[in-house]
Amino acid sequence: MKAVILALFLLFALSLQAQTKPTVAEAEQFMKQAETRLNDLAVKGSQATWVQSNFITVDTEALAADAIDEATAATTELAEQSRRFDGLQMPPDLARKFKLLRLTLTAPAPKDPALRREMTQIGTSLEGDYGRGKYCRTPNDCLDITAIERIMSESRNPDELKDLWVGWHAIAPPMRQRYARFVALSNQGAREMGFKDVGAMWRSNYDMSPEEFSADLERLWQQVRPLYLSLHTYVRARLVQKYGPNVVSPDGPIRADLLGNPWAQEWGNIFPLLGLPQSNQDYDLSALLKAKNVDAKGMVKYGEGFFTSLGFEPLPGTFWERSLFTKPADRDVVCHASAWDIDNQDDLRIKMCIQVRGEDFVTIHHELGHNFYQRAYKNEPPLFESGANDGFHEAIGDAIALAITPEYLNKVGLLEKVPAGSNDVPELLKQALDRVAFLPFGLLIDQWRWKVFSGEITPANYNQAWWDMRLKYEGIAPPVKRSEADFDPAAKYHVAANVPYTRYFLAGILEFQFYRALCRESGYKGPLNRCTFYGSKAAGAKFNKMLEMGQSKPWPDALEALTGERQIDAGALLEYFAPLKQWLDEQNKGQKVGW
Ligand code: X8Z
Ligand code: ZN
Repeated sequence: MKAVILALFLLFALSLQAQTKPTVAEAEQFMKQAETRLNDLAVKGSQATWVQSNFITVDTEALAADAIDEATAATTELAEQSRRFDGLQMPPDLARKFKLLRLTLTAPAPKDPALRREMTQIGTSLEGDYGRGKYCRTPNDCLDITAIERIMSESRNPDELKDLWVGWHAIAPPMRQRYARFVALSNQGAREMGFKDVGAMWRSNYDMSPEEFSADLERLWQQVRPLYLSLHTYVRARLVQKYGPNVVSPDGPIRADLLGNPWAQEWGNIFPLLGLPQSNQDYDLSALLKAKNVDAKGMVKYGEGFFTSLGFEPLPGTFWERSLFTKPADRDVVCHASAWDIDNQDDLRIKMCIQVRGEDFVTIHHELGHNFYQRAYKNEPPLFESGANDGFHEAIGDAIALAITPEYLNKVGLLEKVPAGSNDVPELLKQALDRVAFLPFGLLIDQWRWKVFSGEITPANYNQAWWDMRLKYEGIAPPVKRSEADFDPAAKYHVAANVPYTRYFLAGILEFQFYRALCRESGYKGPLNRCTFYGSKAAGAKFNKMLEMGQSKPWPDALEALTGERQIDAGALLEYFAPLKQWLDEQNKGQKVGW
């Protein structure tokens, strides 16, 4: 009898506790512990994945999968426990942390430990496969992606280009089945966390509803689309001249292998084909770097120098000791460039297989932008140690790279003389080939992936849907017939490695907004494309105001801190390229625009 009464009493006490409303103090306590735990696991995860990406072996892959699994398990558990505080009125900062806690995982996992493990293992194996990927032209001539990128940037032989394109894309079909399984498992995780699917979860991290975000993207795309069409039309006509109408159809899409890049995502490498008269405006950054015998580390030093000229502290000694700058000869590494913040404090690094060329000079600035952002917000609490949104993170270094003007190169001793004259078209065209050509590519990857996650695109039409979208947004077509035996999306790093991509589209627009604000802050007046704010402490201080906020406030607040504007807008981009747009449209007279 006594035992029954005791049991009833316990039951009563328990139900009372479950019913008592949690307090703000409890929520604060919960969040404090959650942040500490997640931060510790994130550091372990970074260490393990750093080693995995630098030494791809079955063992490092297993160790990385373990660390990711542990962090994913903890995040899932904490996100679930946090539901206890649903409906509780909290101070805005705390409420924001609860929201962000549920959004931290890029790959949400099912609660079932066996399924979660299966998902994390597939995830690491896909990234490993991509990193190991090679195309062997003959048994003794195997090319990794760094080599393929180099040849595709220089070769003007359509047969060779086609062969390399097909060869590289052959790394992907073995990933197809695992990718489909990964999508199913991760979707299950997203649903268990209360989202419709993984894509909806990704779209929820922009301080607005997923629907509003999609609409905003469409608005931005419509703003820049006319400029893209003008560029596409001009480039296509020049390629017809170069390769003939049998290789390039004068009124159709452009073949994906002819644009100087395995994914046709940036076209700057075909600038020499575009038939601009050699002008004294012209300089070749790759040649300047080679002429000065600048090596990989030297290129990074130039990048650091730009940031310190704005008033940022130099990078710590450990950055130089621990980063990877060049491709090791004797092992597989993930060469796709990345920036790391191992301990969320000062252990900053980049990992990159640098080649001495202009393209990599720009990428170095891109990566350092990540590192300087990470350091600027290191004193924020862990859940706010992120970009205002992920597009901001990608745009910091690119905004700096826009300020690599002839005048800047001259100031740092890379260019003897600033070219005189007033014809900016060649330089603007070079920039547009990289930055405007990229925009529809930046947009479409996740347009494809969101539909994959929502089930609108199924494994049975993965590849067809991919090429439908590349045609629709970019006017690009594959050089050979494709089928569902192919899996072309996974020949792109971010698909294989499950890195969201809309961030790069946003960055492609934001970088001009940041750049214009930094130019104004430095006191510059004149055509936007000629501005460099190198050495401006005023610009640096304003930049830092935005950077140090991390993700502590909704992103419009961060944008406002630097630019005074609260909307992402392509106005600055269009202002920058206005002289080029006018010139392109004159050249394009009589041509069919579009495909
Ligand atoms: O992946 C990157 C960076 C690392 S965050 C090198 N980028 C995108 C790509 O290479 O596809 C930068 C531009 C777009
Ligand atoms: Zn990046």
